[in-house]
Amino acid sequence: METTMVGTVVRIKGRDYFVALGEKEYRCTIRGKFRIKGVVEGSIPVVGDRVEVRVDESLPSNEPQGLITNVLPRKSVFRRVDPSNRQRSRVIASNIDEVCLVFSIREPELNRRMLDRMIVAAESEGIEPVICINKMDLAENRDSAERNMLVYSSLGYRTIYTSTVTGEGIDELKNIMLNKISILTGPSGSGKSSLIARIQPGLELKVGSVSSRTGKGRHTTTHFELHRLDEGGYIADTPGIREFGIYGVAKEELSRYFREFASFEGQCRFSPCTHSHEPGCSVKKALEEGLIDGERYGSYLRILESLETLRSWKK
Ligand SMILES: Nc1nc2c(ncn2[C@@H]2O[C@H](COP(=O)(O)OP(=O)(O)O)[C@@H](O)[C@H]2O)c(=O)[nH]1
Ligand SMILES: [Mg+2]
Ligand SMILES: [Zn+2]
Repeated sequence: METTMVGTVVRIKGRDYFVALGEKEYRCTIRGKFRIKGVVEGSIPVVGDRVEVRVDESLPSNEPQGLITNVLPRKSVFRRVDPSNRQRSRVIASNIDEVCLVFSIREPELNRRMLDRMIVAAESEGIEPVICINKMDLAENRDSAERNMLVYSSLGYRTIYTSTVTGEGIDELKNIMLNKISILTGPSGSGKSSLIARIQPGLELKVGSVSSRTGKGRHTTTHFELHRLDEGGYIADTPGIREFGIYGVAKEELSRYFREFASFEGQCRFSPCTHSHEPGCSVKKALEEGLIDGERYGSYLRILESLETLRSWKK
């Protein structure tokens, strides 16, 4: 008996697509060519896609029991650099509700430039970023650590302080992930795999050692996979993805992804204004008046420069 249902692609191995339908998971195949409506790139499903499948449970369970017949429109995509062509990006997941940017307070030291880049990347894909500051057990001065992060919480970014050693913040992190598809990303060694193991005990993700400085060759998982949370929702680690990059953002639109610039938009003498060298710039004025954080503005300038040189980057 064949039935058509809508499920979520949670894992892809070779030609097999594993599709979750409620509590069940089916091994599925795709046949022929089909196009994803409303999406120009990639005509094959990625992890996170909502797909229509025809399932035949009377087929032997060592064979694929499902056939993917259609991919529903994606509401967001998660990209990485295409390893075979560094000028391009490749979609590796879709329909992500939340990106959790995991940084450690120490070992490695919190890198705000990288945090700001990742915020822009998430914002430009329309995905809500949540900031997780891990390894709080190593913080020398908790108050100053939290004070440094105030700029982000005042911008409306939810900031969670965690430690996989003391268990601090784990429940809070878990709660915001319920019934959503969440991705953990951030620098290597910040504790992403350790956090996932605390959130969903039993998931066998390997934890790397912090002693390796390059981060190369110690990533233990190579495929991208959504793990089901017992209490509902899916979570994914991003091993081997060195940085959640900014793709397809034009110089002129960068300021949109810096929330604190929004209220000054349109008030500069020149239009468009890159808020970098132009006279009569309202953003620079706000910076001088202390209304915009200097570190954030520094990140803006850095990213702006990188966009100039990466102008030819294609989505
Ligand atoms: N002190 C401390 N160490 C942690 C914490 N979370 C993870 N670690 C350690 O940091 C290292 C890197 O962790 P891992 O989860 O592999 O990081 P990932 O590269 O982001 O997945 C490992 O040695 C972990 O044991 C934490 O909250 N506190
Ligand atoms: Mg890891
Ligand atoms: Zn300006």
